[in-house]
Parts: sequence; C-alpha cells; structure tokens
Amino acid sequence: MIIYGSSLSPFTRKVLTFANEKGLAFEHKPIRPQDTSPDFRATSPLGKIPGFVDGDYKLADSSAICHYLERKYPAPALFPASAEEIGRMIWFDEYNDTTLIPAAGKVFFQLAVRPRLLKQEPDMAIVDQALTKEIPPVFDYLEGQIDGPFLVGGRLSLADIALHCIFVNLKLVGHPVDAKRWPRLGAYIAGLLARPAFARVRDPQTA
Ligand SMILES: N[C@@H](CCC(=O)N[C@@H](CS)C(=O)NCC(=O)O)C(=O)O
Repeated sequence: MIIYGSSLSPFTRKVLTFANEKGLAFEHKPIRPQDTSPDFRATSPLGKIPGFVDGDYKLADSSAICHYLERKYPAPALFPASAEEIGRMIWFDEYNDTTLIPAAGKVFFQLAVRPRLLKQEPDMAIVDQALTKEIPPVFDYLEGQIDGPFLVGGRLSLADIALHCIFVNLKLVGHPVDAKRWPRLGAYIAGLLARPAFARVRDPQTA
C-alpha cells in the first residue's frame, strides 16, 4: 500500500491519519501536488494529492480513499453504524473539504507555501480577511456542534480525522485555534492531536 503526497496537505494528512488509526502498514511517498512521476499520475488523474495504491488498485481523493479503506479493512471501525451517524459523518467530511479547508487553507498558503515553496511575498490582506471574516463563522459553527471528544456517535470517526487536519497547518504558521474564544473546539482539537496515530503524521519534515 502506498500513500502519495506531502503530509502538509490536509487532504493527504486525512488519509495518513486514517490509515494510522487502522494500524495499516503502508509506504508514504511525500511528493508535492502535480508531481510528474508516472506512478503517482496513474493514481491521481488531476495531479492532486493524495494518491493511493493498494496492490493493483489505484485511487485519488482523500474521502474516496478513506471510504475504500473502511470497506476493505473494517477493523477497527472508523465509520459509525447507524444511518443517522453515517450521514452526519459524511456531512462533516464534506464541510471540512469544501468550507473549513478553503477558508483556513488561505492562511497556510499565504504564510507558508508562498514564501517557502514559491519564493513569493505573502498577501497579508488575504490572511487578514481569512482570519477575521472567513474563519470565525466556521469555528462558531463547529463550536456549536462539539460536545465532547468526538463529533459523531461518541467515538472516533472520519469526521474527526478530516476536521483536525487544517488545524495542524494553522498551528504551524502561528495561528492555533483560540481556545478562549472557541473553548470546545480548542479542547476537541487538542484531544485529537494527542492521539498517537495523529501525532505520528504531524511531521513537517516530510513536506
Ligand atoms: N478533493 C481532493 C482535494 C485534493 C487537493 O486539492 N489537494 C491539493 C493539495 S492540499 C492539491 O493537490 N492541489 C493541487 C492542484 O489543485 O493542482 C481530496 O480530498 O483529496
């Protein structure tokens, strides 16, 4: 099993953390997006990370990969059992990919990707807009949804694994969640990051 993509990508981190929580053995190839190697391109038609191989089976997209892994390697279960909980888990994974990451990812892109990888000045107006206008309503919503260590069914699921990822990026660029303003979100993220399977992925050296 191979997982392609830098762990600085929140989408790649989702798959790495999911596979770690399942206790799966895999090889990690920490390539950048749009890497041109044919092996990676065969997994990811759009050149986005992560890409994934299991034997002859190739797949792209973090959510698709996690759904595959859950069916293929059911224990320990990282999907809940009931229809209601599955629906809620898929909703939070989707909310993460389409709302949280696009808002918070701007901060990481401007403060880390532009200066370090692209050798460009960050656009601080974009950072400010994200931190003061775009992120707060998303955190407010999450704060209202959290009432314990896990979002769905009282145990760890893809929802938690997906949502924690961009908080690692925010912390790396000096903008961890403000636990005074969002206490439940702050405690929730801290609890997830303390899990060994999550901590193992948090390695910026693999960028
Ligand atoms: N829906 C995809 C999104 C993956 C994605 O956008 N990855 C970014 C890195 S964080 C990427 O590879 N971007 C390069 C590009 O869009 O060309 C997933 O969940 O895996």
